[in-house]
Amino acid sequence: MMKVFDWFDGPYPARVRIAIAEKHLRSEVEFVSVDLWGGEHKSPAFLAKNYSGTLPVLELADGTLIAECTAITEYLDNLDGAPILTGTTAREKGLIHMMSKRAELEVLDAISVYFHHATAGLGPHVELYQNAEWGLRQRDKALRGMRYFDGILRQQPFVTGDYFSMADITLIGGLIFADLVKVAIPDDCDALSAWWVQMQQRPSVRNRLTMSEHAAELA
Ligand code: GTS
Repeated sequence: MMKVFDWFDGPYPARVRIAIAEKHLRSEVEFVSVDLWGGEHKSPAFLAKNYSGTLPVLELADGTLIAECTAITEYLDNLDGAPILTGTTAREKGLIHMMSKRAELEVLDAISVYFHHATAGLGPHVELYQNAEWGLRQRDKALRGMRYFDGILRQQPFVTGDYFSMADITLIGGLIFADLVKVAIPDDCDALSAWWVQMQQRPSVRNRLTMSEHAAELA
């Protein structure tokens, strides 16, 4: 059994939950809840699992620890030797890696910085340094990033072409985070908005919150 250390409604954790669902791996994974709002991800015990102090982390049966959503997704996607999310040809792998990184840099990570710096974030016990101006600049960067992806999605159905991939999952993570912190997709981004409506209908995206028992406990 693999373990996923995460927080049930976190946007980065959502990326790995979506990958688990797309790969039909739910029965092979145990979710371990790490109290994000209580700052448990910054405790020495958790830092020993992930130096960066972030969620999610995948722990394999032999104790191997894999952090970073992209790395975890690549691992899970290749477990059965039949990748569907991270590419099969060199061209696909290159494009998916590039667009996933771009979705992180231009949207998801930027929204995350906005949350941690220009809002109360996770609270004073976790947010030890805040720089509101930096946070607001990153929100503007995320809005520019949304316009960039709108342009991409005007030309093709998915972020990397005509197939769903890890790059779509990363952008989905960005829009989940944007929703949580009430940063709206700009009105003129019709293609991005239509893609987002469609993505939210995918079972893997719809069911991400109820994958673990923790959500039921809180309900
Ligand atoms: N680059 C990392 C990855 O891709 O896994 C970023 C992970 C990340 O920032 N995770 C968030 C986190 O731990 C989880 S969530 O906000 O989406 O729920 N944030 C807590 C913090 O203090 O930065």
